[in-house]
Amino acid sequence: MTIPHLGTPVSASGCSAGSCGSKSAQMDALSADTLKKVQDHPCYSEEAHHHFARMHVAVAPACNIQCNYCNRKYDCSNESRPGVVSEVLTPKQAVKKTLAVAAAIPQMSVLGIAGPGDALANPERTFSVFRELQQRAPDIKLCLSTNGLMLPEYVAQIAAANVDHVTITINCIDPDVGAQIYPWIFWNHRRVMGREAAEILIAQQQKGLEMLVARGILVKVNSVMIPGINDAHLQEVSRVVRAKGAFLHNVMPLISEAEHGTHFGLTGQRGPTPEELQTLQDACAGDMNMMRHCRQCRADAVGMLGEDRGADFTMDKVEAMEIDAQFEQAAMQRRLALREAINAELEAKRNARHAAPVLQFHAPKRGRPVHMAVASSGGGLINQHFGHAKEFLIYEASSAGVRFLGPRKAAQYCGGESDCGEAENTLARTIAVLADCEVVLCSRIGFEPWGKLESAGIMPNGEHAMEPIEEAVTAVWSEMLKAGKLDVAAFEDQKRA
Ligand code: CLF
Ligand code: SF4
Repeated sequence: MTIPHLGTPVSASGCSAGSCGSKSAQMDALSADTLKKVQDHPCYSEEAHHHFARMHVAVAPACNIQCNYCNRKYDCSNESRPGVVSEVLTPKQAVKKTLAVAAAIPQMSVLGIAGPGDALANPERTFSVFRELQQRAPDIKLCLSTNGLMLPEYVAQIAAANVDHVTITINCIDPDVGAQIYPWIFWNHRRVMGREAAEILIAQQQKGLEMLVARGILVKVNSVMIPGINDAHLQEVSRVVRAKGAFLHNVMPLISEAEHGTHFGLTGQRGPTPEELQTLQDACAGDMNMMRHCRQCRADAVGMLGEDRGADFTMDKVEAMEIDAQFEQAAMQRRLALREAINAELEAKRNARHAAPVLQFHAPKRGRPVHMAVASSGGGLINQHFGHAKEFLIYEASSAGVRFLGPRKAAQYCGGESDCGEAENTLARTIAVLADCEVVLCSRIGFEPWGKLESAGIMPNGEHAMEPIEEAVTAVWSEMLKAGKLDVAAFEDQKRA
């Protein structure tokens, strides 16, 4: 661990061990082989998610289990959010769309199959896309997400297709918990119900995990946090999957709006609050690398995490494009050149951290933690106007360092869904979403929202426009510390009270 500056928080490496996925300090600790696999995968590396894009192709309509948080009308909510139906593509269409997107967005480094049903309940369609892309765009990493029921059967095929990232949704390892989440599975040509169904599913998931790890395939485990059902159990899940070699654990909040028509939505099962989610993620982090930057994307998501460029690549637009071998080659060369440049820059930063002098290690300054919201459109920079942000990245700065807590959705204040009459309500909602933050960092902000945020106790700050996020968060925290605003004793008294 390096301490970059005198008396300031440890920047990236300040994340407590295992607290933030493959963040910089963990990137430093990875083997060369693993680093190569994750350095440009936006889900497996928090650092990469600022720089690289992924896309999903919705080629897998069928599913072989029923989850109580799923309504078949919508996408698989194991890996994507319910509420929007994806356009199901044929494998041929999916390949053409991938090549078109990867030519237009050179940051595109990963193609995932994540629904709208289960990738392995549709094996012919899934593997036919992978096979063809391996031939025509071998630089693109292949990724799949599954509920795990059929996983052991397909591990050999997954390895043969050069898929080196697999996500398994594991919500429990106890069939009594599972029976409250899965009413049935389809197994050996019959429907199996209740506890027996959960028992089979859990056994298949665990076996699949072990088989993937044995082949050196990186496994991410997704878990949906369902308060009162599996929230107290997920720490044990985290411990077990880590012991079996899973690389990353992504605990996602249950989405259960009644209008989605899911069992949980209709029976009033609530999702966790952001505080409950963070507490569980922190509790699991002692045992496991945690992913905190998941956006619960759609099964047809396109672009950087947090942005949706799907509308730019509808099938009618894609079908109209001429794509030949020369076009594919030129696009791949552009991607490779960009990837090399980004990775060289990130590596230089990692090396600079290693080389930085270790100063005042024995007497770090103490200050209470501060939550800050950041408006960023990518690149790891503070580069977005407050009014254009559809989400804010929440960071916590303290004497232990800077750590990323996760993204929070907000409605766009200017030129978005709201018209001028609605802008005030939009701003009020954003202020409520950021209630625990004391600072909002953005590239610019208007007079009106500035005043409202300040009155709500959230200080807008545009002084760090275009700076790297963690450096800016560190600088602001240090300024607050210097100004005597971060008294630890008062904070601890307040917590006790
Ligand atoms: Fe897609 Fe999933 Fe692969 Fe990523 S998404 S199949 S691992 S390429 Fe990523 Fe989206 Fe979260 Fe999934 S942010 S929902 S974790
Ligand atoms: Fe729905 Fe996905 Fe569960 Fe299948 S695995 S029931 S598609 S959430």
